[in-house]
Amino acid sequence: MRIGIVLYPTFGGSGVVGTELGKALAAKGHQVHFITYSQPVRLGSFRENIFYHEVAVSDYPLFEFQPYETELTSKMVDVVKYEKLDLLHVHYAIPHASAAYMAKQILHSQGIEIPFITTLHGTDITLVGRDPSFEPVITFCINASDAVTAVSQSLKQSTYDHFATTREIHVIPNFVVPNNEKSDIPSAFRSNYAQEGEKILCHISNFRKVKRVEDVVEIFYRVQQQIPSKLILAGDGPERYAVERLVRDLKLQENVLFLGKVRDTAHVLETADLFLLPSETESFGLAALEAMAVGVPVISSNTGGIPEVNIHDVTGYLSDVGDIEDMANNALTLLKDENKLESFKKNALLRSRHFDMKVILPIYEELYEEVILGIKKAGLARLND
Ligand code: GMT
Repeated sequence: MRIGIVLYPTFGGSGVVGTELGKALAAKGHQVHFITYSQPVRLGSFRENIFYHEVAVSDYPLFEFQPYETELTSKMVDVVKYEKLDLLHVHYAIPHASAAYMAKQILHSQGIEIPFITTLHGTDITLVGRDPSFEPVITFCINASDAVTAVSQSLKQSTYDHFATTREIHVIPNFVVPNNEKSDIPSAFRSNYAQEGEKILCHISNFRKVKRVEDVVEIFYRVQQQIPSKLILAGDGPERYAVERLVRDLKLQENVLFLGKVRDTAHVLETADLFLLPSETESFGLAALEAMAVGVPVISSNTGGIPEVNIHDVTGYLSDVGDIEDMANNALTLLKDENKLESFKKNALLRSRHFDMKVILPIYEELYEEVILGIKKAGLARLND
């Protein structure tokens, strides 16, 4: 198949999922065309079957706001037409699904039929999408997509709860690509940042309000009073200043490390004993799955799709949003009991295998084939009318 993938090329989960999916499809022999405004962070070096089309946004003085959606639409039209794509797969509804719909209509007027699949990732439905200024467009795009997928049952339900749609939504969970190459970075890293006998807690996110990174620090504050430990924070975003301030107020500077944005988060995770994800909402919690995939148990909130990934008292613990005391107690329960910690590490690794790319990729391929066939059948039916 020739597939166009549209995504946010940044460190966000939807960009990671879209990029890793494209890489896996290309490795299986499909031709993959990424259409986005800069090179996706997880794309890495040149690979067979992967093509990258940059959307350059005009900077005409008349525009107070640059017309990204229009440029993206034109680029999609071009790439579909000249690269003879079979399908567009857009990650994150805003504005990718509406741009895809527009591209589809333009191509239709030129006699080219292109189906598009929209994957809902979370905040496009649970936060941004519910904003009344976006809602009509999102509802329309969900209904106009040739197929819609959501990354968890919880996100599927939220979509039905908040948007006027009854259309089928396929739940295709996020995935991890297991890395079997062992490197010596984690042990070197561990000895650089933590003393012998110290535990490492870790959190990775885009430091937006919804991630409640201050809760991470509060949990760590309680843990380090009882267990010698370090906290590694990877990522960056709007809440970083507030988090840094809290770290200073609690006099934790010596024990909290801010790494900033990191591309190969797996190496950071491999150094950790526990991963903390106390988010306000989380449609899936890809960062938690990535932690589990390297055998790190997760202390998290029980919001959204997290319980579909992190199993309470098996791969980690779940608490109500904001219940810092419970999360700290859960972390201490694990860190104080070496046997329990070891068995949770094994459980986390085992659980992550349910979300192995090898399991999830064929589900996407099957949906692609179904959608492409649907478009061909509709075209034939029109010819016969
Ligand atoms: O978490 C973010 O703010 C980034 C956002 C994104 O779209 O990049 O993440 C969402 O999509 C991820 C991939 O599907 C999910 O794992 C995250 O749970 C989801 N974030 C939220 O729902 C807050």
